Amino acid sequence: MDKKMFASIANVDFDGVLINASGVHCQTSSELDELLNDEYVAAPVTKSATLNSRDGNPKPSYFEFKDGSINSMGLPNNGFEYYLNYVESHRNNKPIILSIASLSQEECIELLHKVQASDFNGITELNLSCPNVIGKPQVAYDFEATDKILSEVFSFFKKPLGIKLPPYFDLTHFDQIAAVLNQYPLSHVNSVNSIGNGLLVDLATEAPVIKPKGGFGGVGGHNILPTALANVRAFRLRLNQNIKIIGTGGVKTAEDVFAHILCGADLVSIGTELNKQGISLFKDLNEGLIKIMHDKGYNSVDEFRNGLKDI
Ligand code: RRO
Repeated sequence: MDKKMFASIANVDFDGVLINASGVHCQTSSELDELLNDEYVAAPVTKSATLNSRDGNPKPSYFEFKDGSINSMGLPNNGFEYYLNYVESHRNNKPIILSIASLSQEECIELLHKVQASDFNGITELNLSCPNVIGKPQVAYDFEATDKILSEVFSFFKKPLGIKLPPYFDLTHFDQIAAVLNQYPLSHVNSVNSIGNGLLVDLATEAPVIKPKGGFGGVGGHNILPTALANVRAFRLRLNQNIKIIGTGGVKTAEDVFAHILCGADLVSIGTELNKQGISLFKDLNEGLIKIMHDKGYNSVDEFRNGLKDI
């Protein structure tokens, strides 16, 4: 990889700035292998894992539309041990981010105890924002609950840990959640998860396009770029500088990657568009970003990262 493209989170160095969004192309070891072996992927992120494997919600649970997607996958995953084994047995290649989710605070604590006791010393990411588990809230919309979990977690967890956040839409909410997060030695925040509980209808059938939860699901894709950039920017302006940012949401083109980095992202992840185009997208985005940098006279991502100017 070109030395112009790099990032570092919690003393882990990334060769490149592009990663997959958790959930896309990362449920099986063969999918993860493909990401691991692609020189344009800075780090594979695993599908968020729960203690036990899950089939996920009834299908259809995913639908793509122009410049967007709606999903209610429902956390399908092969179980925590599967992903822990994967990251432990692929330690010499490039960084891998281990994503975990849970159905309760007890499960979350149990999983993180297992990570703490394991040989894995890379970055773990706690998903506090899945919108699609039936009957469960998106924890990170509850600031007190988030504080309580992080307080318990950091009483014993000593390895690099970041969290995946939902999008926020109110400046006072950014202030409040940032104040909670700044109390803890988080490696990073990953912002944003899909915009929860959207609804898309099929005019022909007069029904929702996805089945679970009456058609309500997380909206992703290029349509959500302004929300994603606002969240990256709002957090970069509020979080301690040692809490890095993974910008997720809305990335379709190299211009979108550039915009995320300009707003303060250290790494940029791609979900819907990766699902649409496949992993050749990483090469295209990387080359596109190099061209933008060349045209603008930047030699390295550090020269414009978090460099959003006044209008
Ligand atoms: O599996 C899902 O339904 C899912 C998860 Br865990 C998530 O974090 N975000 C999303 O849009 N879908």
